[in-house]
Amino acid sequence: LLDVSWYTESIRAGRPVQILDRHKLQEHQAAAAEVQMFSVPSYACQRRTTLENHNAVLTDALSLLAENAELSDQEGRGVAFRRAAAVLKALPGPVTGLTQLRGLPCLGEHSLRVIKDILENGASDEVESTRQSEHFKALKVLTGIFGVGPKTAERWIREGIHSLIQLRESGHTLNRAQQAGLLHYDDLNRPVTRAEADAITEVVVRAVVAVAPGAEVTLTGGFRRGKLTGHDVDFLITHPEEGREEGLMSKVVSWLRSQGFLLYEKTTRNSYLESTEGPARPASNMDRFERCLTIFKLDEDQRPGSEETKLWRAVRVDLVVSPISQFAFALLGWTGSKLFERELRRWAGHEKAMSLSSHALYDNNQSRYHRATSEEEIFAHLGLEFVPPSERNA
Ligand code: DCT
Ligand code: MG
Repeated sequence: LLDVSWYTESIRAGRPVQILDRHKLQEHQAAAAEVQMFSVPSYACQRRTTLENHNAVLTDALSLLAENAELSDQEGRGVAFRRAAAVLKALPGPVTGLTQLRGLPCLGEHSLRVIKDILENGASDEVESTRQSEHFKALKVLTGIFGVGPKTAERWIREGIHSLIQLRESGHTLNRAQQAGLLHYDDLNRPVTRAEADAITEVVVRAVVAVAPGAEVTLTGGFRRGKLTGHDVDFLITHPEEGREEGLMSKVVSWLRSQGFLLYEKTTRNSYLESTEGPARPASNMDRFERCLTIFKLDEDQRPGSEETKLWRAVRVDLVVSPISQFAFALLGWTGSKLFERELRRWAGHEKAMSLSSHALYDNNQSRYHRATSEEEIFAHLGLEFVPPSERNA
């Protein structure tokens, strides 16, 4: 029996109706549905992107091409694919046909071709051949080592090193970070769960309370955006009295080390000085705070039935200390997502002639800094509607 409602609706709407078989009818219904167009603003920071993604098949494919470009020193291409994926993440429903995408921003020719292939054939040859390529697989394995970036990985691949075993046998001298990365490879490539992030938060809070009562700890990164897993756990530490944050990092790290929580740590100094360095640059300023990259040793409950004897796992943890005067900028900058941050900076520069970093917001027209004590104020300075962390998952 045919569903006649579509016919009756069409007749009521005054459209000529041709009686079709079931297959043809479905085609027509799909075509009619395509007329429902989507529309989204150009910048990811103007959109609300929750974790509910109706187009995961498409965004996974575009993200893989983005990742491949980023690992191959093609940043521009990487950003283009990331922007295209982010537009699809923001759509209120699944894309069923290309015409729905007409007029959407950030969908270049290349991304549209990939989307078309997947909609029509269920897969994109380019994506699948990239996924299977020896070069991409080797880049993934080698950059999966903490402390190994794309340049180093590429150099090793040129020497014929494609696997961890080959790397171990190569006799290459690894730096301290890479040694730790190789040693804890499996743990560090296993997603960190929300429960594990909570357990680490408890430890970090204990450390901060022990060495600097009154200081404040905030969970940032993906977990602040509501993600259920992450590749690491990110924290921002500050003190409500300006200046009292100085020296805090080394005390926190010493406490953690003395209690046996650290498998690896490396602190980088805060070199940021407004007066001597001039306006905040829009480019990545991520390393200008006092920041400590660590690998935590986290006690683990033995999984029932598991034969493993190891009672702990390694987890990547990032600690950042910010003076209270910069805290709102640091919080906004460290909450992410990476694309959301990039788009905020692009919006600031291109639309408002301002430079945003995780330290400050400089107004190039007024030649002055805008102060802010909350994320809401920064969005307001930028002329943007406030987007809460759970909707920054671009
Ligand atoms: N960040 C950024 N630009 C970078 C690196 C980081 O803006 N080049 C910001 C945005 C997110 C935050 O720092 C933490 O970085 P990650 O931990 O890499 O990102 P995440 O969103 O927390 O992802 P994951 O859940 O995988 O840890
Ligand atoms: Mg993170």
